[in-house]
Amino acid sequence: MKILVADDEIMTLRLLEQSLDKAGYDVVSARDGRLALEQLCLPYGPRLALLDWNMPGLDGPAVCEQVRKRSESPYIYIVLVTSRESKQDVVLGLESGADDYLIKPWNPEELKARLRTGQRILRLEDRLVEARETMRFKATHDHLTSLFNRGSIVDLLDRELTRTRRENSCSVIMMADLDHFKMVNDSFGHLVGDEVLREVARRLLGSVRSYDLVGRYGGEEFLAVLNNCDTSQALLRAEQIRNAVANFPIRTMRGPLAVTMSLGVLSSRDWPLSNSEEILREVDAALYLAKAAGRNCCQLAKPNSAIETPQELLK
Ligand code: GH3
Ligand code: MG
Ligand code: MG
Repeated sequence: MKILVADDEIMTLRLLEQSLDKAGYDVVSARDGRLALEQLCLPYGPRLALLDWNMPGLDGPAVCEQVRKRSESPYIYIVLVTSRESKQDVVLGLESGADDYLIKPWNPEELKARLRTGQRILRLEDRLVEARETMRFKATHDHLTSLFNRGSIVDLLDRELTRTRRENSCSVIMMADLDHFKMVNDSFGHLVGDEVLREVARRLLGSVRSYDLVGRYGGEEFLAVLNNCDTSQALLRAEQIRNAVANFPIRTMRGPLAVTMSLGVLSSRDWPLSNSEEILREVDAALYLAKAAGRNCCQLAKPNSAIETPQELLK
């Protein structure tokens, strides 16, 4: 594990470097407070630090204060190592943000034991961060396909529509629904249906750009938001997505299955005053038309005159 050792006295620094190196730490040294702070603020910098109190530039407590002001994680565990032994100094040192306080001359075994305590705390922090990230992922993603869940994809659509309006750009929104999916479940069972949904999700993600957004809107319905995509590209992109599913049978535990889907497609340029609710209603209506047209096809949502009237009024 990486550890920062900061001390302006070269003898002390060498002594700490040697003993920590022997204990298996990856030691980074600094001769003054500013350099120490610089090292601690680097991405993937040391997360354990031994700081002297008196150093040129910034002293130990000042480095602690600066480190604690950072909002970024991860946590840095800091031990002040100093010859100041008054209780006032101990209190001052800890209140500046240090986690522990060791008085010079230190006992090497005690120092190592205190560092092990620090590592325990850091491991605990890592586990908490990981648990938080897992929970955040579960709250925003669909458990079967790992795509965004309905709540997240609608939030993202809202955000994207706001950005599109602000920047006067254009987004394309697609609602895709598998054709006769009930028959897959009825003929081959729910588990095969799940396999199909997972593979369709994988193909949807594979056929959009990395910054496009794809979510599971409902059972076998998917919503895609393609940023900075113009109206002229809308149907072309929708056809690519449709083909990504229709052109290759899906391998399942019951053999390969031919699956198709229908898509409603909408360009935000055609609906400049609409909020996400209206957009979803319109793209769903276009999807309904694609189903009515025989399925396995894409239908572009066309604004009607009722929507065009308010735009006219605004001019
Ligand atoms: P259409 O072409 O008109 O869309 O017909 P459809 O059969 O695809 O549509 P319908 O709405 O009648 O049926 C959708 C089916 O999707 C019914 C439901 O059991 C199934 N479904 C929804 N969620 C899941 C899921 O998580 N796993 C599986 N295996 N099936 C699901
Ligand atoms: Mg369906
Ligand atoms: Mg459906």
